[in-house]
Amino acid sequence: MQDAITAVINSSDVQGKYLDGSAMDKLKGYFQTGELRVRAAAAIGANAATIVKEAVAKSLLYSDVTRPGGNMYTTRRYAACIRDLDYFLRYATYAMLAGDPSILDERVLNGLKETYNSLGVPIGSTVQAVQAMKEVTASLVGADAGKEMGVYFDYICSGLS
Ligand SMILES: CCC1=C(C)/C(=C/C2=NC(=C\c3[nH]c(/C=C4\NC(=O)[C@H](C)[C@H]4CC)c(C)c3CCC(=O)O)/C(CCC(=O)O)=C2C)NC1=O
Repeated sequence: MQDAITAVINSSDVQGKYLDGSAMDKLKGYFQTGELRVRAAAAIGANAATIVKEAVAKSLLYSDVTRPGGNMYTTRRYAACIRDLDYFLRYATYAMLAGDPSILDERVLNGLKETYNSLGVPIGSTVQAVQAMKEVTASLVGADAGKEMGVYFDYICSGLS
């Protein structure tokens, strides 16, 4: 796993250089938003179940996926879907704290698309649910932190598509 600091240091190190102006700017941006990130992570952690529930209500409930024959139909599969959304939310929050998406590649997206395809989990509906979490989260944490979380929700969606 990488974070904003190791990413900047690694790219300077491969060039054998001290941090240049643009590397410094990246670090400054990261440190300046530190408090924002920590506050947002606390709010998301305290409201995770509500975020997932509202996102499901906005995107999946009463759609084809929850009807007989849909991939979320039966309580076992419904619960698996809710659990997956909670994974996405938790790992997006870690990535937002780190300021780097690599944890999503390593622990969430690696092999996920193939797993979903083999189980018939619909990617389109999953992306809709993640986008709904993005909206619900932004309304909880405010525009600035919401935009930062949005980067990682979008990263999950493009990793699945
Ligand atoms: C921490 C990283 C991690 C992730 C991301 C993860 C995902 C994950 N989701 C799975 C299943 C599943 N995922 C879903 C999800 C959905 N179905 C829908 O229609 C909705 C659109 C969607 C929710 C948004 C469902 C229903 C299953 C069960 C499918 C089945 O067994 O038939 C499975 C197969 C094994 C299992 O059922 O547990 C994995 C590995 N597991 C992990 O360890």
